[in-house]
Amino acid sequence: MRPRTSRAPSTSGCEHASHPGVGAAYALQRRALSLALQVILLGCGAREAAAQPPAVEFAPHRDFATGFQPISVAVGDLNGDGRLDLAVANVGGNSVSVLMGDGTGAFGPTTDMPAADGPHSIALGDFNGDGRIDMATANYRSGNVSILLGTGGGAFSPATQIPIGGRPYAVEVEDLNADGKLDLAIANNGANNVSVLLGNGDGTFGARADYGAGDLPTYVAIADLNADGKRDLAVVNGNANTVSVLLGISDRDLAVGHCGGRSERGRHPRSGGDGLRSQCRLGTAEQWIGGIRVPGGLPHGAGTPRPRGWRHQR
Ligand SMILES: [Ca+2]
Ligand SMILES: [Ca+2]
Ligand SMILES: [Ca+2]
Ligand SMILES: [Ca+2]
Repeated sequence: MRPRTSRAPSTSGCEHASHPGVGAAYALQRRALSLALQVILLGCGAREAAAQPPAVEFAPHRDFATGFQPISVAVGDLNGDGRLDLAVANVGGNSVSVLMGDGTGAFGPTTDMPAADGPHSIALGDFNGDGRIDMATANYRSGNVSILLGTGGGAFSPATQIPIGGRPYAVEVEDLNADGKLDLAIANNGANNVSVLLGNGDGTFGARADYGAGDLPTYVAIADLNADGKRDLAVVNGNANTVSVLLGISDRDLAVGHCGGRSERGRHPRSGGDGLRSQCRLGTAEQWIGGIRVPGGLPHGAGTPRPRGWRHQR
């Protein structure tokens, strides 16, 4: 007779523990339950962590030399080596400093180049589409904008000047009319307006268009503020405690013009901007490009023919 083995009472209350198959299944169930609980707890922890804003901390500052009285800084890869560099406008030195980055957060030495009188703001962009970063400064004492084109290796061409007037305090770069060419928006502290210069794509810019703002504009920002796909402007007015918002209203098939000595609003079936530009080239006092007014510069001509397909609107 085979001896009977005695079995101790289960302390777990499970009478299947001594059965090999049932015990394995039970162990698997417990493991699955444990894993599920861990997943739930981890999920809760992740949600709690997500609810907390991530901490941010900075190392002590390191200082790098610039020109005299730096007042504005922009960041970009100025020499095309894949490492970010710094461009600084020196309002007291009438110059721009460029400081090449080594990729570790160290910069310099500084290279200074002349801008104009009182560069108060600097912005970067590839104005001529050659893949090299170019620079623009707003010079409040000389009343102009300096353009310095990148020539490779972190070098720049001598500054060319675009007259603006009205103490330009700030310049921003963006493709305002969505033609693939970068344009300039300039806050003019002394003229209570903002100037727009459309880029020609070769490092030059078209005639200036001015739009009124508040009292003593000091800065301009560019964004699509009403999500209609058109760039808008926000200008802060230092003496009015206000910010002026100028919504972009240009459109490929809608433009507002002041051609032939009177205001006209019309729709062109193909391209309002191109149509009006063609129209104004035939001889009017003002031209509109992409819905942006470009005053002066063209001879006034009576009886200016309308572009083909032009229809007046009220
Ligand atoms: Ca670089
Ligand atoms: Ca360029
Ligand atoms: Ca443009
Ligand atoms: Ca908009």
